[in-house]
Amino acid sequence: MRQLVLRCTLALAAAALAGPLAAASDVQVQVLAPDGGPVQDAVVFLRTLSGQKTAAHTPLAASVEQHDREFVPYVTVVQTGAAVRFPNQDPIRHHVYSFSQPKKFEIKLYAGDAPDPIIFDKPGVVTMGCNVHDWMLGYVFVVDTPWFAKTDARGLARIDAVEDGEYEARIWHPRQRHEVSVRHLKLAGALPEPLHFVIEVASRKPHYKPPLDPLHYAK
Ligand SMILES: [Cu+2]
Repeated sequence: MRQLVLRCTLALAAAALAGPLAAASDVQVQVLAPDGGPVQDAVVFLRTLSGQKTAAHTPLAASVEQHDREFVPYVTVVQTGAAVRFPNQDPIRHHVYSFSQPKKFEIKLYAGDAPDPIIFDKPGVVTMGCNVHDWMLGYVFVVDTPWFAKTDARGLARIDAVEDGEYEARIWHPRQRHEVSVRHLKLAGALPEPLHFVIEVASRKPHYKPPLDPLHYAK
């Protein structure tokens, strides 16, 4: 009997050391325009208000390609400290730059892979352009939280494995007409339905792009 009690006590002690299993669920988000249409490329992110943590890991690296003289993807979201590469997939050179406060940088005329990744170490919006092709426009949105996602063509996004707790939920879009107010989110298991946001976004202006003539450019 004494041995059984001891065994039970040890088992309980081991469970206590392992810590309680925190419930985590995916947070689904839907972002719509006032007319009900889906909004693509909206960044959605959560900040904890009750001290939830994720397992420590280095921020995920990302890649912004230049493809047919556009930034692909148009919007990239990364956590602070992430390394972002800018591979050039075109048969011509690009000259990528940003004057934005969170990250000023310049990758001078290059073809193929850019020499080094750029580290985005401060949160905020980084707007990128190209010195050669003035219509090229892309964004890196840097968040100081591990919980973030970007909406797809259906206006849907999913933030994986969010522990139960209290959060503030925010969204951002490069062509938003106004800021969307912060939402308070109390998570206790999966949400019964996606978290909804409505945002008014200007339409993307079409731009003239001359035909690609590789012979016109020196590589
Ligand atoms: Cu370019």
